[in-house]
Amino acid sequence: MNAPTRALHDVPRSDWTREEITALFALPFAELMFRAASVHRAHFDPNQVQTSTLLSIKTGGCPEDCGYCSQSAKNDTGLKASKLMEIDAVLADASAAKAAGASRFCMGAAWRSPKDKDLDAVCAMVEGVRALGMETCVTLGMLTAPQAIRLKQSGLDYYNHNLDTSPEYYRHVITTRTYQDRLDTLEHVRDAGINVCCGGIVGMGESAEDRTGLIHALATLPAHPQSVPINALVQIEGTPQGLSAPLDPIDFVRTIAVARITMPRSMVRLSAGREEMSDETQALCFLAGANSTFYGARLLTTPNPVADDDRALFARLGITLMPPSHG
Ligand code: SAM
Ligand code: DTB
Ligand code: SF4
Repeated sequence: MNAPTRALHDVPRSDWTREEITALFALPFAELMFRAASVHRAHFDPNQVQTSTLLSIKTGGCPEDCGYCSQSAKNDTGLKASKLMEIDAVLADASAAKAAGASRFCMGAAWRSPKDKDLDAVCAMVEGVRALGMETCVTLGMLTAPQAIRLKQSGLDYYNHNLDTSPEYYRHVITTRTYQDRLDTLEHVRDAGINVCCGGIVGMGESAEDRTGLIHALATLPAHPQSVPINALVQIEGTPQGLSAPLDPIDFVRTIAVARITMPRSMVRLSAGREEMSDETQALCFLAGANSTFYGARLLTTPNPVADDDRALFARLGITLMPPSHG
C-alpha cells in the first residue's frame, strides 16, 4: 500500500515516539510536504480553510509571567490594562466578524483562571455569540472541572489552552504555572465534552528538539486536540522572548507539516505571526496541511492581516472559507 492510500485507513495514533517525530522533521522538505499534503487530502478538502476572529474581552494586568506575552503584569510592554468588556460591545464585534466571513468567534481574557462571577458573564457572551449562528471559543486560563462543565452548559464549542512549548523548554518561558497544570485544565475541558484547541509557539529561541517535544506532547495527549494552533512568536518589546533570534520560515512550515501528519484529523491552525510572514510562506503552510487561521485585523493585542488582504490571498490560492458546523 503506498503512503497516501495507507493514510486513508489510518486511525489517529496517540503512541508517537520522539524518535518518529524527530525523523519526520528531518525528512527532505519535498518528502515532508508530500506526506503532509497526502494526509491532509485524505481527511479534508485541502482547498477549504476555517476562519476564527479573536477578541480580547479582558486585556492586560495578568499575574502570570509568560515570557512572550504583552499582557503579563511582569513584562514592561506599555500595554494599558482594561476590565472585562460589556456583553453588548462583544456581540457587536462578533456580528461584524460574522459579516466579514468568520465562522468562529474566539474570546480571550488575561486571567490566571476565571472567578466564578466572571465566568457567568463569559457564559452569557457565549450564549449571545452562539445565537448569532457562530461557533464559540474562549481562552480564560486554568479551569476547574466544575468551571469546564459550566462553560459546556452555556453551549461553548471550543476551549483554547496551549502547551506552548516542549516540557523541557517550558521553564525557560513560564514559571508561574506548570506543564502539569496545563494538562489538568485540558483534561477538565475534554471531560466536560468541549472541543479542545491546544497548540504552541515556535520561534521563542527553542531548539529543534523542543519543537519535536511540543508536537510529541500534543500528539500523545489522551485524545488529539480538535484544533491545533501553531503560533509564530510575535516579538513584543519589553518581553524576555521578544529578544529571540528570528524564526526560519522553513522551520515553521516543517512544524505545521509534522503536526498535520501526526494529528491527521485535527484542524491545524496557522495562527499568530502572519503579519510578519510572506504570502509565499503562508501558501506553503496551507500546502503543509494548515486548514484554519485567525481572520480580522487584530489578534488579541497585536495586528493581523486585514480581512480584505486575506480574502485576496485566499482568492489567489483558490481557497474557500469553511462554514460554521452549526447555526
Ligand atoms: N490567558 C490565557 C492563557 O494564557 O491561558 C489566554 C490568553 S493567551 C494570550 C493565549 C495564547 O496565545 C498563549 O498560550 C500563547 O500560546 C499565545 N500567545 C500569546 N502571546 C503570543 C505572542 N506574542 N506570540 C505568539 N503567540 C502568543
Ligand atoms: C492561540 O494559540 N493564539 C491566539 C489564540 N490562541 C488566543 C492568540 C495569539 C496572541 C498573539 C499576541 C497578541 O495579539 O497579544
Ligand atoms: Fe496571562 Fe495568558 Fe499572557 Fe500568560 S499568555 S501572561 S496567562 S494572558
